[in-house]
Amino acid sequence: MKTEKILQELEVKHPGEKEYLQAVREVLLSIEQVYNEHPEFEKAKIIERLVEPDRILTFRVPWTDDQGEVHVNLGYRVQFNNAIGPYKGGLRFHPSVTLSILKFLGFEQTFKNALTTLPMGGAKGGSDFAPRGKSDAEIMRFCQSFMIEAHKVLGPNMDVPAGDIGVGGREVGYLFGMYKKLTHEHTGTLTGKGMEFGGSILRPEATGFGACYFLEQMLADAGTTIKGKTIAVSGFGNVAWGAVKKANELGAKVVTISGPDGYVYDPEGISGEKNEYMLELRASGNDVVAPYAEKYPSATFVPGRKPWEVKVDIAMPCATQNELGEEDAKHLVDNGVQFVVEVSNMGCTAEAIDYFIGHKLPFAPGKAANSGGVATSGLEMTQNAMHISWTAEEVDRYLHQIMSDVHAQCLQYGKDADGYINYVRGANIAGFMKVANAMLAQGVI
Ligand code: 2IT
Repeated sequence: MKTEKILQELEVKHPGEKEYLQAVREVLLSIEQVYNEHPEFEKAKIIERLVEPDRILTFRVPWTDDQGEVHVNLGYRVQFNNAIGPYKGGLRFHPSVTLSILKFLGFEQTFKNALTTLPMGGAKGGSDFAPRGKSDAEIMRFCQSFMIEAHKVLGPNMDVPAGDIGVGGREVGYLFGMYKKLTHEHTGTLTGKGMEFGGSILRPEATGFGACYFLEQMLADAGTTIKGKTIAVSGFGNVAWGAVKKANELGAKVVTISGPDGYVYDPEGISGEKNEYMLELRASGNDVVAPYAEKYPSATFVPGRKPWEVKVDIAMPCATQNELGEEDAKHLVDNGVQFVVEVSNMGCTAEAIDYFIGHKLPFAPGKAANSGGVATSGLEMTQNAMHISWTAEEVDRYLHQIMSDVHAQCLQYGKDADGYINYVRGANIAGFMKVANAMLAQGVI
């Protein structure tokens, strides 16, 4: 494979799409060697076909605010690849959303979904809509307007969206309501639904829980356990909440969370009621964590900074892409961090990842560590298709099994001669091989 040539051509075709090009570069560098061992991939131009989404729907999302003023946002659905199953992936509502970001997310989703062992293709969508400070009625009107366009390309066997940043249970409910009205059907076309109308138990917790189960496997492989370890978490959304909850249950101590305004350091540990307060902070719609330190005197708020300067055993970025850079990686390593679990999608920059791997630190990439979220969406699809609901124990058992399978796949392709596990290479190759073989079997389409 001529990786640099392919990347250069992509840059010419898609100038300025830096997150997308970053995600593609990471995968291509990881798979180069196995790709070259399979001339049939090259012959079928698997890479050239895989890096371009199957199709992209872009649309205008007009909506009216509570004062009667009209606003226009951009809406997207990027259907990346359906070689192994219907398109599947979340919707992100955030002012930073661009086509480049949704393409990177859809590309990553394709490999992540392959790792889950479930039959799901990759997609992503969303809008540059800013939920911050919006009323419930405004959110509802926005979601309805979004779905009036998006529903045309969705369906239980076609494309099944879910939440991501800015899209939680409330938004999925409004989106589902409009989908149902427009299509006259009640099917599992969105996941992350409320429990009363087809949602899966544990879906809200699943991304964070799955990341902790993956971490447990990494620790076991390194001959240690999570008990008594200190953890720095970033973010304070649904994913951070689930990770903090499970980390506590398993006997670790989480000492930080963060928001766009800075981070909170709580040396006594963030657990129980304090973790639930995180959800209240999120629901307030203000996107700040500072009030945590006003409410809990054991905590300090550090404005304008990231939690990676705190001395901990484990770092778990749970906020957003490129939230942990090379300087942060150096801080963490200097302070003796032992494991890094990227829970956000592409949470670490390429330089930060190189630094961790260069220092032989076990580093789990997002597409492996956070795959429990979409995997549980897959379990929601299964329950919907069977018209049944499983218990929390059943879903948790599947989630455990899936995270352990994802870990095993990373080991299969990521173990170096000296025993170091390169989880990035392992996850990328395992995900790629499955999608590439499916594409090969299906011919040039
Ligand atoms: O990044 C992700 O895997 C998600 N936002 C969840 C996607 C899903 O379909 O549950």
